Amino acid sequence: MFCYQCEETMNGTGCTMNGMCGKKGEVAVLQDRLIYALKGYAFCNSRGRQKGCNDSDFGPFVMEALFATLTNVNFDGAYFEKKIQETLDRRDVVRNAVHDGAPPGPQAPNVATITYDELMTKTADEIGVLSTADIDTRSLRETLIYGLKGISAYGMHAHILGSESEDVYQFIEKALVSTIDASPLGNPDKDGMIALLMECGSIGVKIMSMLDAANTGAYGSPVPTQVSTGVGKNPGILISGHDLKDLEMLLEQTKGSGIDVYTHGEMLPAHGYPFFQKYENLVGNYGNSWWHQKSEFEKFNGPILMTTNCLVPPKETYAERLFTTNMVGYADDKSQLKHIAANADGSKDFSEIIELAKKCPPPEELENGTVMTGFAHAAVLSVADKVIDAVKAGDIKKFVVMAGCDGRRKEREYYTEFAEALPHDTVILTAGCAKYRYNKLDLGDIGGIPRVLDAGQCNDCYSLVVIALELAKAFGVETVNDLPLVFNIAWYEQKATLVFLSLLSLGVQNIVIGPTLPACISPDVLDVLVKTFNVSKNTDVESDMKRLITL
Ligand code: FSO
Ligand code: SF4
Repeated sequence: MFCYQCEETMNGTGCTMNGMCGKKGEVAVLQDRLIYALKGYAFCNSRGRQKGCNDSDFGPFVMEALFATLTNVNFDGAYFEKKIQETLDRRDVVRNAVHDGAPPGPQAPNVATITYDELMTKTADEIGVLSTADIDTRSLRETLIYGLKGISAYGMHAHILGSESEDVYQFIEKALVSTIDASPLGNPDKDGMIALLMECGSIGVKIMSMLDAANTGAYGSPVPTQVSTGVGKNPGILISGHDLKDLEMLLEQTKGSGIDVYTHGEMLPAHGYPFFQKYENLVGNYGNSWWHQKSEFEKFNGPILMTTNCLVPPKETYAERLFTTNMVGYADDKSQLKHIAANADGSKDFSEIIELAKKCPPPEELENGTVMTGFAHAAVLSVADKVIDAVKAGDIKKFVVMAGCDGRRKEREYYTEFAEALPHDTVILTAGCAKYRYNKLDLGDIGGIPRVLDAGQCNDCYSLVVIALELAKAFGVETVNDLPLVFNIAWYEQKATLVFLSLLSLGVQNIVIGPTLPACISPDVLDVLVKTFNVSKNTDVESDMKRLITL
């Protein structure tokens, strides 16, 4: 295997035996084969589009498949075998329609003709990341694929809430086709590939804005909300991941049952939505970011529902209580997590989880305080006058965007220390699970404006963009680069890669990223990013404080 898609990749270069995330080598190669099959499906579908016989379900199918290959989503080999077969079947239907049932011509690329049995003999070296020999081409292709995984994750959430975009689906198709070796449609040169990365970022802005509209349309605009971090005396169900529709269904089905529902990790911002505040059975947030789950799930005592990433291979002590849904899955020699599939109409039956909860003791207390969320764009812009006055009066000197992901490595303590070291006239804008590094610190407020404004999940980075663009208008400056605003973001997986590309596509300069640079970025590609956008890696708190804040 070879995988270098996330921040915790082995030695900062690539996982080669098994993944640091727990992904087995054989699952990694199945993911490579699935992506290879998806490229062929995209190729045939693009041909089908020209002839008016493309698959109308291409977008949602590909998004689900790509989402499953994102870090910490699915560790179940059987899932990928089935998806590979389904992809090839769909590809063949479109290909046959394109050729009116005749066999494809000799110029058809291997991705368009390979059979299931042939594909299952292909090794990672033959079809995976390293099969692209040129290091820069590989870097640009893989970064694009990771951007597509991010688009797919956000696109699936939007799709589940009924929001679709043909533009997004056509971009996914075009981008996948661009990565096919010796494509008969031609391959973009390096400048063309960089342009595709920028387009990927623009599509990222679009999909995040669609998801924002879908979430706020369904659940209202988040409002600043204090969320309890303690526990009650009832048995509980813990819901983690990003899928708000699953939360809605779970709250409906547990209403009046005597079971309390707690959020975990990226589900915390759900408390800010007016729709979810109606539910008395939604009682609080339990624990911290994704990687704490081994100890926190154990102590929770009740069932846990994992709606998306980030899943960590479970300990036996709680595997029996851990359920997956959507494209999340887990199987190893010892356990296969129970999976709740959707019915044809999208509804889900959580009764097995609820019955189990009734037999479980209440959660063990981890802490007993509160944490704030709900500062999405509508809430922040509703007090824009106050914010602008505070900037004009010199009470707020700088906004620091510290959005992104959390991770396991010790270097991540940097983000807590950086937040603590920030002068009192700075405000942190955050989204994503990176916030758990500082959202429970007592950083105070500036004239009633909290110094940590949590816009929500990682997709709610869109909110931060809206806030920045509105502030630029209010201050009469041309771009967000002219605002007293700096970016010190943390990345871990491919949704963060997409958010990063989205910021670049908007022309944001001087982004500082950490705790390491993506392994997939080759030296020459990095050079382009540095020359065009002045991107840099974070260093130590003292130096970064000087270059970002005090200078
Ligand atoms: Fe965190 Fe995981 Fe939201 Fe990511 S839970 S790390 S960017 O998957 O998705 O922020
Ligand atoms: Fe390694 Fe990350 Fe890939 Fe997992 S997702 S195999 S940790 S690079």
